[in-house]
Amino acid sequence: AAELARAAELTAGELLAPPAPVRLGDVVPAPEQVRPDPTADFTLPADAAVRVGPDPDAREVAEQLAELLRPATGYPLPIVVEATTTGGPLVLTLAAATPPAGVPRPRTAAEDTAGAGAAGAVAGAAEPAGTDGAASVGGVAEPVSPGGVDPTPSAAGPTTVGADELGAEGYRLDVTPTGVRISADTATGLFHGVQTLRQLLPAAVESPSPVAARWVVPGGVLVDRPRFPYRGAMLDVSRHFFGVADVLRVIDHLARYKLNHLHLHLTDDQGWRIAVDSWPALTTVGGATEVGGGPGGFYTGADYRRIVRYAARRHVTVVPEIDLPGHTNAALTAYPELAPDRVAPPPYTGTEVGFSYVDPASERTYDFVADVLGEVAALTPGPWLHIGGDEAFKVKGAAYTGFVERTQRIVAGTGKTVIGWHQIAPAGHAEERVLQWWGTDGTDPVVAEAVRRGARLILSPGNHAYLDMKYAPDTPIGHDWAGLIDVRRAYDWDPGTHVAGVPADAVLGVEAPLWTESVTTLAEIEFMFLPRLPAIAELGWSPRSAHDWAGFRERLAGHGPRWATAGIAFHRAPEIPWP
Ligand code: TNX
Repeated sequence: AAELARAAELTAGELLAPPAPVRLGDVVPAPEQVRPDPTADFTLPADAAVRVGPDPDAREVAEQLAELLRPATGYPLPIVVEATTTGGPLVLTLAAATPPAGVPRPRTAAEDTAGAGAAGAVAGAAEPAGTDGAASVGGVAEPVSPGGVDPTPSAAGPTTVGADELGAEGYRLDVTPTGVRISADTATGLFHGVQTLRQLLPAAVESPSPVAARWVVPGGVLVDRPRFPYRGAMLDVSRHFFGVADVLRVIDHLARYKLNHLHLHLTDDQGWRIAVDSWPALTTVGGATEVGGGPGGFYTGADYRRIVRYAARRHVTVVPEIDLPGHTNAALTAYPELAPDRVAPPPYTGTEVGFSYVDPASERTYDFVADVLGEVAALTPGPWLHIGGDEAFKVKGAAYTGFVERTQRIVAGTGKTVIGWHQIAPAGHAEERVLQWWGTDGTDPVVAEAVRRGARLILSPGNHAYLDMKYAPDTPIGHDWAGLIDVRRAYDWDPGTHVAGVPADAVLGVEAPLWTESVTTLAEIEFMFLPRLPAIAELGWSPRSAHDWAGFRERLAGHGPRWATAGIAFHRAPEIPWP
């Protein structure tokens, strides 16, 4: 609590401090390629406009860039839409989507792991057949130090961006004395480029009110794209309920670090948080409790849609989880017909797990599952439905696998792709299914076998990625069943090789879950997220060759003043050299 208070106090002092110079490579997550040019720094003029082409999604990103810069700069930053963008202080360009012949294909996660090494960022980046191996993305062919700084800027290298190289999320950022240009194949790529630009400006850019500063951006070229397509965080809104405003703020934190999925753990023993029209008591009865006896709460359909829309505007996909067949006490209080003994249990506000379940032998249960998943699917534009499946200790053997298989078919019937915690591994394969690994020991033959049958994996190892674990023994909130997770532990692992028998190309990505048995406020969410969330984000985004604790802790340190200026709580982890 004292530390949380201190984080808030820092704001004023940080605002008065002179802006620390930012280097082009000072970005989290580390960009794939960085080529600084100290002769090409750019200073944003007060009369700058944001220029963008006519594509509506690109225009939306231009508006977001302006919204980001207006408060601290006090500049008007009008948006200028042009048929073809030329030059100017701030330009966003969407490249044509038709790939020219012979461009390098995007690197896969497997190649990235294989290419890890001293020059891995370049060697592993893209290896088009028929080149000399000096592979390049967007024409940047110099050896570069990802996340660091190449001290020898070069004038060599073409500067055109080939379509198909940056992929669905990549971008290129060019900083010259006349301006900053962000180019991408997609609006998502432009959005990620904007997040990078934000980090390249002085920390004062995070101020909610005007600051007299020189808005300098370090010169050079940066070409960047993600290692894994799925990069996420999970918020448990069941153990403690968090209102829409808190969730929107969490989405902002994800977007900053190029995380593109928000997994909402919407149901558990302590509360059901999403309104389901066909089973209204789930929320009116099942939503009225939480850990510790507080009032709980729930999202109406309109609330949930608002979250989804806000996330979509930030290129974040919402992944709803309905945890089944266990973790269902709240549902059973509302609908005892689903309970194995048809008796309503008392509401639960403790923190034990594994005692509750819906009756897998009852047809009524499958009506319930189909209705709930059908409605949640209809509210959710993203492709995923998470069915939980964890810790159903009282549903064993064939009863469990049979339940999961039937539920997987129900999900397929909604048109969504099923995700489950890795306990669902023994159930039969469903097309495209995804297991979320939360183990603490990277050997699980059942999971490896499910992957051989075609399952993909999201990595959330409990002893590295669980943001509800304490940082240290004296952390005021959190758990320690999976150990203590300081920033280095959150950072030092490789999603591509973490689980035995699971090759990197079966890894969809990473996710950092925050369970909230002990987390009750937004400030506490932020305290547990920061600074560990950026560590997980870097594992999901940056090439393995960029992995470097010494460099990461330096880059991360620069974010302390940014969070403080923005009024965001964080843990001043002792292993980070905060300025
Ligand atoms: C295990 S991780 C759980 C959750 C708890 C968490 C606390 C998982 C799939 N299940 O029900 O909240 O531990 O760390």
